[in-house]
Amino acid sequence: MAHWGMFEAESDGAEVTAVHPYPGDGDPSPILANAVGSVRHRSRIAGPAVRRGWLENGPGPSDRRGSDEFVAVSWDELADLLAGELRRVVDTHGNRAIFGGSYGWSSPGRFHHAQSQVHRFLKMLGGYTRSEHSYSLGATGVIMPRVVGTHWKMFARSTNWEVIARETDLMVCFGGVPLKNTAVNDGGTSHHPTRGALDAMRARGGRIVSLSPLRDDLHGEAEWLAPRPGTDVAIMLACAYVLADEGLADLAFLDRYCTGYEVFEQYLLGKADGVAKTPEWAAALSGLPADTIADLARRMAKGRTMISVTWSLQRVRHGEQAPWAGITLAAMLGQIGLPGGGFGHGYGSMNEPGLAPVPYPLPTLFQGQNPVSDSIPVAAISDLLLNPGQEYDFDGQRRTFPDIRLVYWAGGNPFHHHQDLGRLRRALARPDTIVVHDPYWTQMAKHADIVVPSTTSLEREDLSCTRNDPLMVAMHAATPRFADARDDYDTFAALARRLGFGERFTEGRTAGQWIEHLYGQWRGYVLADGGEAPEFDEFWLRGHVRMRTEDELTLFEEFRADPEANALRTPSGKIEIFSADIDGFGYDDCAGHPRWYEPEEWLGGRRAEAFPLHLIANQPKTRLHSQLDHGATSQGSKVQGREPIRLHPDDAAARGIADGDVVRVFNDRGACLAGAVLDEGVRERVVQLATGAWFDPLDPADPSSMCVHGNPNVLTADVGTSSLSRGCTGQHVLVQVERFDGELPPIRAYDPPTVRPR
Ligand SMILES: Nc1nc2c(c(=O)[nH]1)N[C@H]1C(S)=C(S)[C@@H](COP(=O)(O)OP(=O)(O)OC[C@H]3O[C@@H](n4cnc5c(=O)[nH]c(N)nc54)[C@H](O)[C@@H]3O)O[C@H]1N2
Ligand SMILES: Nc1nc2c(c(=O)[nH]1)N[C@H]1C(S)=C(S)[C@@H](COP(=O)(O)OP(=O)(O)OC[C@H]3O[C@@H](n4cnc5c(=O)[nH]c(N)nc54)[C@H](O)[C@@H]3O)O[C@H]1N2
Ligand SMILES: [Mo]
Repeated sequence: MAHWGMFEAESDGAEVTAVHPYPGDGDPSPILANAVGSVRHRSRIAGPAVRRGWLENGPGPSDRRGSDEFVAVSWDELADLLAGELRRVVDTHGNRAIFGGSYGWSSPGRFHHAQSQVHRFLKMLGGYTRSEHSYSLGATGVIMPRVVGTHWKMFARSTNWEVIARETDLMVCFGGVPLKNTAVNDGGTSHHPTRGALDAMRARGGRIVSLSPLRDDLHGEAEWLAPRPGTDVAIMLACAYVLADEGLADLAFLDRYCTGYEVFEQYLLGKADGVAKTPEWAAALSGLPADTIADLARRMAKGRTMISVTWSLQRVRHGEQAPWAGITLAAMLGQIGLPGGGFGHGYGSMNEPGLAPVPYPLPTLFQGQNPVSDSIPVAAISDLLLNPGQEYDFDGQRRTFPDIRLVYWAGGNPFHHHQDLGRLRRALARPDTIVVHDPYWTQMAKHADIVVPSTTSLEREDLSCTRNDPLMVAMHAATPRFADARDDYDTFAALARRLGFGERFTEGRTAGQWIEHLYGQWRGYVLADGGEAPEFDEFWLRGHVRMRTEDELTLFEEFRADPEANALRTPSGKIEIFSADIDGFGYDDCAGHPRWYEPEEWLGGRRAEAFPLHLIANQPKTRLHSQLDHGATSQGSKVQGREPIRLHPDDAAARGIADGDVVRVFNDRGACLAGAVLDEGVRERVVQLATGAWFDPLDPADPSSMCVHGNPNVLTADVGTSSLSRGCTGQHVLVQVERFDGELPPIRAYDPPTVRPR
């Protein structure tokens, strides 16, 4: 199992030589092919290593991180050094001086999941400063619980695809429904039904309107509208205006199921600020004709309409507003809780939305409590390291950044996920010690002081299941362990023994015994429910077990049926179109109801005079994030070895850029090279450069160095969504692009650093 689907691997005894998708998956992902050759790739970390400067001078801040060489050490030396350093930091500075947020996707598998392992270990050590929320859903994770009492339910219990295929007349998709993203599901997936569902809906006569800067965010036949990126909220508000103005709003629904519509309406009609949010008003901001917007609103009111908002729309400044305005618009249509109508958040963002959930809890490794209460919003990592002691706003609280001495990362890659990599590199120079577990020499590993080589999921046994997939899957090892790599579990067990809690950490179990134990836990849930699940040995032999699923779900149907008995977990128990709590925080960047805020990075403002192209840094079609960027599918998309950047032919022509040229993409924060792909399916003045090309600085010693490979995070701003949620805003950034005529630097991203014997 991979995050991008279920497969069977062929191996020659040391390396994966072929992968075959699970035959039950009707639409498997091409990303699967990246696994071939990945076990023994030259970018693997072959054994434990320590940065020379750290080994020679001891712990302390260092700007040599990222350009220093490493010294190979034995596993015993590594464990002694690392256990000693953890002890020193805890004794001298306390546990809150350890940052163990360790954000990242690591690998699927319920037991060997690196995040679960590192957090369990650090909790037993006495705790650590953690991180909250995700890069995925930084704004949604804060705003949606305040508006509808939950955020995860919106995906895990979303209206199912078969219901949409059967019932929806009009699906209005802000951000499209990009099939590329449905390849992926956190923890894995055994089937990909999105393409088929949309095709079935269209075959029945349902219509799709896709609002997106990229035509291929919707496959097949759809009406494509390409507003200026970042103006969706203005369009939603104008649609709401038309509904209000033309008497099309469902006032009975708003009264019974919502609170605060009256306050919002004052703003909508311009009674609060003198600006009516008319289609003409939105046309000036978005570039869409006013008639198109008004017509769209009227069509929404005519039949069963699903308003769909992708997660990308909240990974921008003021990211709270798009899901909030989207649900408000759906509430005005009065179809929330009706089959095929209402609101969806994340169709086309991940495979899970639209899939039927399983009724049992997933087996989980017991974590225990974190004795340290400090935490940061996850995307504030550079702020945290650069500004110890500084106060900041978050979700109605005033918080203070602790003073971090040791950073512990296992299963994530900040050089993939974080914005403004130059700033991140300066931040990573601050702590005394950085520890990284990874199978590969990512830039994060190259910036570490203590490097711990992990196995990949191909080299170990595990079991996988997710909340919206019917299969519990036995993950058999495809190859033996590579070189001197170890399972993260074994590393933590060895450290725990040295630190005096070995028995508590392992509970006396080997990895194999843990897997059997977790399976038993899950089997208990199934049997109690009257279901069937074989004994472990039989399950392991069979390869998977099928579970019952809860089919035919409609989001919030129980709330619609009985809003008193099934009240939402909001202060009013209803949908909060106006939130008195948020209003009470008094933030100037997030008011008490959805509204339009002008972002910094958009084509309508001042900054676009200097940097006239809007870069969309979206999820890559050919891989998951930075994982297996060296694999065949990912490499097959590169242009002269660089990450492809798509431009409209007119924008390319104006710059003398031809298809296949290498270009330099830049702004006042940084620059990278990329390979030009001309595409009329990209809106004018928009360019698209996916995340995930391994950061490859021309001069590793210079934090502001250009990336020669095409990582967009050298360009993005390290600014939070708002004072409310402080989420990641990496999706949008203004840039300029020019042809690169210099001598082409080689790609060194996948080369290991120098590692010398002790
Ligand atoms: N500009 C911009 N930036 C973005 C986004 C965007 O839209 N625009 N999107 C953001 C989003 S939504 C996300 S979720 C993040 C993703 O960011 P990450 O989740 O940090 O990215 P990954 O590349 O998946 O990193 C996972 C790492 O875990 C390692 N790994 C795999 N298996 C194991 C294992 O068994 N043990 C250990 N120790 N390590 C393992 C992999 O080699 C890899 O280095 O990126 C964010 N960054
Ligand atoms: N293949 C693949 N799939 C993935 C991932 C991956 O790395 N690879 N990562 C997974 C993860 S961790 C996450 S969180 C999800 C993220 O899911 P999303 O955040 O939804 O994914 P993105 O591809 O970043 O964005 C979706 C589309 O939104 C459009 N868009 C961008 N800005 C705007 C805008 O202002 N207005 C409108 N209307 N549209 C806009 C872009 O054209 C883009 O293609 O994807 C998941 N799926
Ligand atoms: Mo994500």
